[in-house]
Amino acid sequence: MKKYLGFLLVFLVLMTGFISAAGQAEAESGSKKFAIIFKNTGNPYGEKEMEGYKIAIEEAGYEAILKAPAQPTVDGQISIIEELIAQRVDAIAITGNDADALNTALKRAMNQGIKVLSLDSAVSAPGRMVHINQADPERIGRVQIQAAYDMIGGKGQIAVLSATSQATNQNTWIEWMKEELKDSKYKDMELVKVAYGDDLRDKSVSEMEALLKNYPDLKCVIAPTTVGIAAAGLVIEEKGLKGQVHLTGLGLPSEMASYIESGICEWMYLWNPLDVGYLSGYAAMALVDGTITGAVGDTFDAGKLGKKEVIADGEGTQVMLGDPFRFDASNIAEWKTVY
Ligand code: RAM
Repeated sequence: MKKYLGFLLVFLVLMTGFISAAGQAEAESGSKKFAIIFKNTGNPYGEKEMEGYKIAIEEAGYEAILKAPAQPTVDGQISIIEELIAQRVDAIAITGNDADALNTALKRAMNQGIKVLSLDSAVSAPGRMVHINQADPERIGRVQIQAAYDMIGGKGQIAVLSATSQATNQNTWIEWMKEELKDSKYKDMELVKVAYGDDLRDKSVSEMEALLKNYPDLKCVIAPTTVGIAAAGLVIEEKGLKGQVHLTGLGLPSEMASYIESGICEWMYLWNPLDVGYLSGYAAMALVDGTITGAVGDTFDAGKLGKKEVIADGEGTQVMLGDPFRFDASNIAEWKTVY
């Protein structure tokens, strides 16, 4: 009996050592958790953005958690924020489905010590520590009106096919489009409608069909969303309206290559969504390790993107990725396999 008790004792001592070693290993590798929440699932642009974030986080040896609600709603994103708070993640990067409605949940996260940033579609300043902006919103807005002007010779009806009516990024760009239209150069161009396809393919297709039906003289559609522009291209192709209804906006080269090659969309703009996510990953890590607090003038190392600086953005602060890039027949082939 004594012998058995001895074995038992040795066994217990060994087990205790094993368990605490395992615990220590977990604490060491252990890994900080960086979450990202996109607007909704099923959007290839969002998948690229989340992939870029994951690359940055894993490059540093941490864990990335990629989330998105099935529909582009505030409620869906709030449930995910609550889950992530319960999971005690270190940071949450969010592409907001609304400017203000997420802030109560995001403030709750910040009060628990979680670092919060927005990317792509900003939440308002109280709900975040910093925003990661793909490009200057004024340039993004103005350049799309200028493209429509060139495509239709400065004359005729135009419409916008957007994402959701609450999407902060699209709404800001549309405001800048309206500003650009105030220039007397556009006196013969009329913005007849802003339609919302909610970044859902089928809804975007039916909204595009409704635009064509309700405005038979429409000369150009501007879709400042990758989902909307691809849906619009499909409808123009199916209805044989190439050359009659022009198309521009913000598109993924991989989804738009055939429409650019066929001339349905002569040119469009975007930035690299992988890089938007990647930069956000580095900003999140800089917030967590205390290199930055999100204040103007803070700088951090963003991996392959080099050194980045936090600058002012109205009431809040932001980090800017770069300039919108023009895609046309001359360069689409080299980009369509990248994103
Ligand atoms: C859609 C989304 C995203 C936006 C791009 C241009 O994929 O609305 O937020 O940045 O379009």
